Amino acid sequence: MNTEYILAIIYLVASVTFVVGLKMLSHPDSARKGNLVAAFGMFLAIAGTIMFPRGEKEISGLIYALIAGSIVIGTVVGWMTAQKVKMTKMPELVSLFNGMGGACAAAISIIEYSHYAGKENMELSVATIMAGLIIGTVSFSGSIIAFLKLNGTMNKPVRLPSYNIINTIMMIAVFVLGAFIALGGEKNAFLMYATFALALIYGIMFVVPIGGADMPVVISLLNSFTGLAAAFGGFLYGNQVMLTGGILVGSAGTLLTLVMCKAMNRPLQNVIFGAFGGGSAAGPKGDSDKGSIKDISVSDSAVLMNYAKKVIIVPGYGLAVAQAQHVIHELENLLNERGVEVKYAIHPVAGRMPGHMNVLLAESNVDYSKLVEMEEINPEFATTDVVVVIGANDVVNPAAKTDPSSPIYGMPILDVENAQHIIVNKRSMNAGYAGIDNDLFYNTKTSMLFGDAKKVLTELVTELKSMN
Ligand code: TAP
Repeated sequence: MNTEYILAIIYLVASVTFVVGLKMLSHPDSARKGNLVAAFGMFLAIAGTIMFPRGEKEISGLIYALIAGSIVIGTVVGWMTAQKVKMTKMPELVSLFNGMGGACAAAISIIEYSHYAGKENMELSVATIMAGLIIGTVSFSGSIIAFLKLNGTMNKPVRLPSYNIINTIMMIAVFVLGAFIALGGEKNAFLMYATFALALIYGIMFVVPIGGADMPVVISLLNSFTGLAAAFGGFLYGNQVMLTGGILVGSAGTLLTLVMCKAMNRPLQNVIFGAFGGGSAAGPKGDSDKGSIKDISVSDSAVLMNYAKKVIIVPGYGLAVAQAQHVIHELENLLNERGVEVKYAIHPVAGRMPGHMNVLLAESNVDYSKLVEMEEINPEFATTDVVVVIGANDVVNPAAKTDPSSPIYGMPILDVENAQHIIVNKRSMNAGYAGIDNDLFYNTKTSMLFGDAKKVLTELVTELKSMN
């Protein structure tokens, strides 16, 4: 059989595995297998591309050695990093990997520009190259800034005066330059590199002002950029699997961006044009007019829960850090045995990545039917005896509803204050991700149960076991 056909079949199979894998990723039950299915598809696509190269040119032994070397280095580094990374550090890793994808797309464009530019009837190809260059580069530099922000190296949003206008002008300038190069027909490496440099700077300027709770939206947006840039590469090469993969990443990233925008109540145009809130966060301490906080002991908490009819658990980032997912499940089982109805309230941006709480609780075999999404659970708080907030902060902050000056104002939150009793477990009065104070802690219905989530929950389980 003609090798073109064999390659087409391989690409078709690989594309199908991407679609199936993505579908499987949408449920925690099948996500792990879905990842493997898509990874197998990617392996097929790479192997097929190497074994059945298109075009007339011979591929030298040196090129094969370089490809093999890159694959080995990439696999070892990727494998080791993924093995070592903590679940709570996943968004950092995602932004770094995403940045590498953007860099690859940009590198392809830089190389291919020299092959296509200045030749007759190549305007469409050069336009594709410039689109891949700009979008890939913005994704690369933006992702690196996102990585530095997430790992705490750049922990303050920096804002130039009128950064909104500057950013918009830069974005327009970079695309106008790209269009000029594509339509101009002349080969002009200087202008191409100038576009590359401008896109690099724009990517940095785009992410630098963003602070606090808006970060996840940006990461997912950058992810969709990388997908789009890869799709342009696929279009340029007529490579179906690269095109399919790029489109899938691009559209999945866009959908996730929209879902998160909705969860955080930020219109997408605000994200794209840089009109971000956040950053002007007030410190968590020093608000003496808020009233006082009330402590509660482990045994009093156990009594409250033991005699409740209905308990809602609100898991947050602190639960993940403390790795308390197994012991919370044990607590849930104990309460169930005593006839207490227990549910988990899942906020769409609880934790540090989309679906973080679902993945975490799935790890300890919590029944999925008990994980209730925010819109569905919010009306239930009014009929709940005890809400137990474990290591969550921003997602239960009433300032989102009441304080227009708050960086999280407008973000839908869990209406925990409607319950009869609220127990909040955290280690101190320190702020959460958005860096802001939380009036919930001063609510007369709230009791603070201080301590590490795993330790406190383990003590609660022991206490409950000792009660009749
Ligand atoms: P946060 O607002 O970050 O609050 C977590 C709280 O957990 C902190 O206040 C901390 O207080 C406490 N904590 C930390 N370690 C703990 C431990 N070992 N035991 C007990 N408590 C511990 O978390 P959240 O409510 O889940 O909100 C998520 C935030 O992250 C939102 O602002 C969201 O926008 C942002 N974000 C989300 C994502 C996605 S997509 N999910 C991605 C990036 C950012 P102490 O220090 O006093 O213990």
